[in-house]
Amino acid sequence: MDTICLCDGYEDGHYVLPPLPYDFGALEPLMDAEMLRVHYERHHAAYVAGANAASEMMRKVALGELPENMAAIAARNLSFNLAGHMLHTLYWGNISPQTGHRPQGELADALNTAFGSYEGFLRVFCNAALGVQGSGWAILAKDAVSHRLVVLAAHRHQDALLPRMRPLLVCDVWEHAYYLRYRNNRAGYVDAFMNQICWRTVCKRFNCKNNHHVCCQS
Ligand code: MN3
Repeated sequence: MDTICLCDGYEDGHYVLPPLPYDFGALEPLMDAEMLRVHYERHHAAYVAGANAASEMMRKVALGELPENMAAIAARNLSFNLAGHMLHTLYWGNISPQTGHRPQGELADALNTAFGSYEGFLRVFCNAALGVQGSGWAILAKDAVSHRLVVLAAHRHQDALLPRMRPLLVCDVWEHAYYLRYRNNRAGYVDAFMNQICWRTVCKRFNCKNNHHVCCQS
């Protein structure tokens, strides 16, 4: 396995932490082993547990085993935790142990069409990431209606669930994603992130022709 698909986050009726396609120490200089471990084993794992707990709560409300006023809590918790789980699964898949890759082929052409150049894309994406107020994500997505590439900024996790948008590249700008090394220097983290993108995975998501809304396997 050399990348992660969203499908890896679900197994035997439960959401699961998908295996990482690299070692904990493999993502230098973007992050060290401790940063990756805390982010993956604590934060991401908490979203997985939260999604399973919310699913179970929803099932019990439906069966009459929990009061109906718990439904709103279950739906709210599932939205937050499941979106967090999916976004982190995409995030690990679009980071590479190698630095300095650039998009190629059809994806590079699509970036040029949408943003004029790779540099134009960087200018938009990085500034969108820096502009997220509080916790959230910068997302390069394919608009399934226009087939154009767009950059979106999402607060929290669940605000990223936009109809008809296929996320290709996601950058976590919650403080937990960078504070251990970069402190309040989000710009330093975003610069390091942009230099360590797995464009091959982003390209697979771009070219995916199957019926999954988002999948890195074509
Ligand atoms: Mn995170």
